[in-house]
Amino acid sequence: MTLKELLKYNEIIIQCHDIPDADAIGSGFALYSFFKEKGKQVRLIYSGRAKVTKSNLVILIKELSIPLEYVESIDAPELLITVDCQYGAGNVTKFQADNVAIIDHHQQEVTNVPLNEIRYYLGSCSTLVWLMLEKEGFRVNEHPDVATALYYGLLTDTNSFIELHHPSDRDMKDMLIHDPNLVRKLKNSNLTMNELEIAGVALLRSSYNSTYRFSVIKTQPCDPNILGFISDLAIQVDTIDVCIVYHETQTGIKFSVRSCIKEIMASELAEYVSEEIGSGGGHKDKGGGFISHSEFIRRYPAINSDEYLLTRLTKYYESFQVIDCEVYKPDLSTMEIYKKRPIMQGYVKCTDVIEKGTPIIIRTMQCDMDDLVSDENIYIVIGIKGDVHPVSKEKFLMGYEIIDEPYEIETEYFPHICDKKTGNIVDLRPYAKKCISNGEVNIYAKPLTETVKVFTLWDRDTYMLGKPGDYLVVREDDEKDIYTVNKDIFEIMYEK
Ligand SMILES: [Mn+2]
Repeated sequence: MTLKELLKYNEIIIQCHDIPDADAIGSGFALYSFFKEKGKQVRLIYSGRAKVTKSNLVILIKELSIPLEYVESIDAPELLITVDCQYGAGNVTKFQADNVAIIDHHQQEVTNVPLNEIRYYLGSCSTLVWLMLEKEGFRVNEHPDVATALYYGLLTDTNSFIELHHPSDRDMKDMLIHDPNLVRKLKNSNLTMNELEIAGVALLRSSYNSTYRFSVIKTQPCDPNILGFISDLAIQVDTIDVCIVYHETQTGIKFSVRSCIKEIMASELAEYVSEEIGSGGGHKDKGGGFISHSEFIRRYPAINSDEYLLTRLTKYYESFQVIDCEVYKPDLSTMEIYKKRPIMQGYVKCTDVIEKGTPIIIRTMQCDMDDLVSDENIYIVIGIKGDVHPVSKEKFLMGYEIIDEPYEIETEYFPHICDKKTGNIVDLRPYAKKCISNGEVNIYAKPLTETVKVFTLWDRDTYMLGKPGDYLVVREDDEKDIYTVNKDIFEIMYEK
């Protein structure tokens, strides 16, 4: 659904979920501003048992003059849009309307509303609204209050940007010109005395697994930031290597993950915990996510959230093997020899996109590659899934044949380059040209039967994850050069 499709309605009410948070208010306000500019008759409302009292939200509404109204009833409007929630779900009061639309970033639980835009993989509803507005040519940065509200919505929904799930979340964070003074003020009015007490009570009742040195802590429903606050504290305990702090609401389980050992990345554990029932992500040390209540009940009808997390964590520890290239001796007799097929890939010469000497981030669906500086010696090879490998000019010219045609692939997110100095973000799509690997190098490979974490020669701190079905690969000319290749990519790229 696009916002343009909604412009045929004139009388529009935008509704946040009950007990609205900054994300619901921010994304609602942005939509309000858009429809107002289009000359619509528009209101921004919420309902439910309680009015907004949290001080950061009260300040947000006042400072940005957000016209949010508390209502107990409304006259059925021509169009009702629920933001950061789904019409008919348990966390939003149901009002009658001639037409209904949903804009949300939670797992889909309502299926009878055809006008909907639900992208569960985004870290905030603010990100979704930002993408939709930019698509309509509404330049958010020309509306400073809207930019600040969206920025703060993403900030609070992702634990101060720690639990960013998706490259579009990162794009929005980098692009929005927000008011830093207001954001600082809001950050420091974030907790109530009651929430401080919730944190204290939660810490008294933690579960601890001494075999695997992890801890699981449940809190009362509270602001998601409390979860980050508690887990940051718990991970400092000498006997805790990994911790999960969570709470349960009507819509699901919100959780934070922390890890202080290199064998477990918090982001990967967050994905594992929410696999098929929600979404999760983050960074090496800190991550988090959300599990949908309805998906959880459907898949795990017989257990409660605490049992689920404890058994899921134990299962996680038992599920993987660590391979350190420095010491691992691959059993080549169990592997077969493959060679690379001449497959079409894409490439971009770094300095064609961004001036030499600029510090950059390469952003892909999989990760942000930091610590790079634009240089004419860097070629960015773009794989068939939008994955990226920076290589030196010398290696590139040796291993690939160049074809002077645009490189186009179907992918949810085409790689971008971010200029770290200006915050500018450049889509690589218009720059990408075709190239074909000549495939001179042979490898040994075998499909994995269990999850492995490989510490490769070129990265001693961050592991490469290989899942059952993926391939473990050893270069024929260097037995220490071990890595994993995703199943789908392997089958396309290699042949016996
Ligand atoms: Mn949200």
